[in-house]
Parts: sequence; C-alpha cells; structure tokens
Amino acid sequence: LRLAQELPQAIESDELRLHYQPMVRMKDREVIGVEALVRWQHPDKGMLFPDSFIPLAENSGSIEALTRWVLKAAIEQGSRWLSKGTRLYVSVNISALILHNPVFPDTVAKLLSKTGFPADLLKLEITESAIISDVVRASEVVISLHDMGVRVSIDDFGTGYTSLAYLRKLPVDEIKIDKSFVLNMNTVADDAVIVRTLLDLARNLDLSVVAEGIEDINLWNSLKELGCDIGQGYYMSRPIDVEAFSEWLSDQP
Ligand code: G
Ligand code: G
Ligand code: MN
Ligand code: NA
Repeated sequence: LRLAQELPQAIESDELRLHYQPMVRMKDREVIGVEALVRWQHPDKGMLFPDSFIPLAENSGSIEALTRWVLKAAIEQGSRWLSKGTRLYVSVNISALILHNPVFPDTVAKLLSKTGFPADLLKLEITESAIISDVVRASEVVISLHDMGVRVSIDDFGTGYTSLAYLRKLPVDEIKIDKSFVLNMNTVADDAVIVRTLLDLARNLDLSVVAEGIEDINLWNSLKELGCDIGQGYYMSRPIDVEAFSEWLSDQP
C-alpha cells in the first residue's frame, strides 16, 4: 500500500529506469530491436522489478502516468540510437487498462510527433487477456495504432484464449510465444508440439513470430531450424541498462 502511494511521486522524480533486452533476427543474428522493461530504483528498497509494482500501479490509477513515462523514455532512447546510426525498434509492454483507453493512440501519436521517431520503430506488446476482456475497445485502439504505423505484438502468446477469429480480424503484426513453452521445448514433447503449432499458425496468418526464453544454444538452434523469425532470451542477453546494452551491442560480431 505504501509503495502504491509512493509511485506517483517516484514517477515525477524520475526513479523509474528502463532496462533493454535485445531482440535478434534468427536467420542472420542481426540485432533488430529491444524490449524495454521498467524498473523502479527505490531510494530505500533498491531496484524493484515490475511484478512488484505494475499491479499496484494498475490498481491505484498510476498506470497511465507510468506507461507515459516508459513510452517517452523508450522513444527518446530509440531516437538517440537512431541519431547515432543504430536503427533499433523499441518494444513496450502495455497493460489492459491502457489498451482499453480510447485516448491512448493520441498519447502515442503526440510522443512520436514530438520526437520525430518513426512509428514503425515502435512496437507495443499487448496480452491476449487484454484483448479478450474488452474486445470492442481493444480493437478500436489496436486499429488506430496500426493506422498510425505502430507495430502491435501479442505477448505471452499461447497462455490465453485468443480466438483465431480475433487474430485474423485485428491488425496484429506479431506474436511472442510465451517462454513457458520455449524453455522446455527440447525436453518436453508437448511443449515442442505447441511451439511448432504456434509457428505454423503464425506463418499461415502471415504474422511474424518472436520466441522468448531462449536460454541456451540448443534452444536457439531448434527455433532457428523451425524458421522462427526473432529470438529473445538470456542466451543472448538478460535485460540490462543502456550503458551495458551499448557495450553488449558493440561486442556483437
Ligand atoms: O524482466 P521482467 O521482470 O522485467 O518483466 C516482468 C513482467 O513485467 C513482464 O511480464 C513484463 O511484461 C512486465 N513489464 C515490464 N515493463 C513493463 C511496463 O513498462 N509496463 C507494463 N505494463 N508491464 C511491464
Ligand atoms: O511477459 P513478458 O514477455 O513481457 O516478460 C518478459 C520477461 O521475461 C522479463 O521478466 C524478462 O526478464 C524475462 N526473460 C527474458 N528472457 C528470458 C529467458 O531467457 N529466460 C527466462 N526465464 N526469462 C526471461
Ligand atoms: Mn513483453
Ligand atoms: Na511474455
């Protein structure tokens, strides 16, 4: 409760940070984007992870301000990279509440026009449950974002119940296969079947696929062989701060 009360002030006084995890095109190992993941550098408690404060933000009305802060920071960082000749898309996680807010596309449009950041370098990760819980509102928002050129990705794919009809009707660009399936695909036959089925589904619907949770080279090789488009996971890098990320990037062959 105390944390929830502290959050608005923490956002104001810039206690939030972004960490970045690379997203790698599997066919040629090119780093093409990052997922931006928020942390709270709390003055007493140290670095807090999103699972400990995103739900509080959602329940206490701070999620709008938090999302705005994250989007602005991610877009500004993407712009800094771009101005140095590093073209990376930035992918931002969006809560259900935000996805159901009809003014959200306008917020995004304003942030993009202020910075001049290309809309097609911004990706928004939404969950299946956020779509299902209010299909009508979510569709309107997703359609507006798509019309602006912003990319939309379905996060944690396979864990929810998105009907195929929605996947086909909504202008979604990509699915992210949840790490719970990826992590054990080389040891649990059912998980391998699920991953292959999701890859087939995505291909048939002309969607790009990200596999998250690639923790070792065997998972990398299996997914590459299956034709997965983009990989993300500890095998390449954990989420790290911007300085560490720049260093990591310059070490890539
Ligand atoms: O590495 P990690 O602990 O960052 O992420 C844990 C969870 O927090 C993930 O499910 C991720 O989607 C979520 N998350 C991370 N950053 C944000 C954010 O800026 N907004 C929202 N809504 N969720 C986030
Ligand atoms: O739900 P979402 O996909 O937004 O969450 C991303 C989360 O996955 C973050 O908490 C991030 O730290 C975590 N993550 C990223 N790569 C790996 C990985 O290879 N293994 C595991 N176990 N978690 C990962
Ligand atoms: Mn995500
Ligand atoms: Na996920």
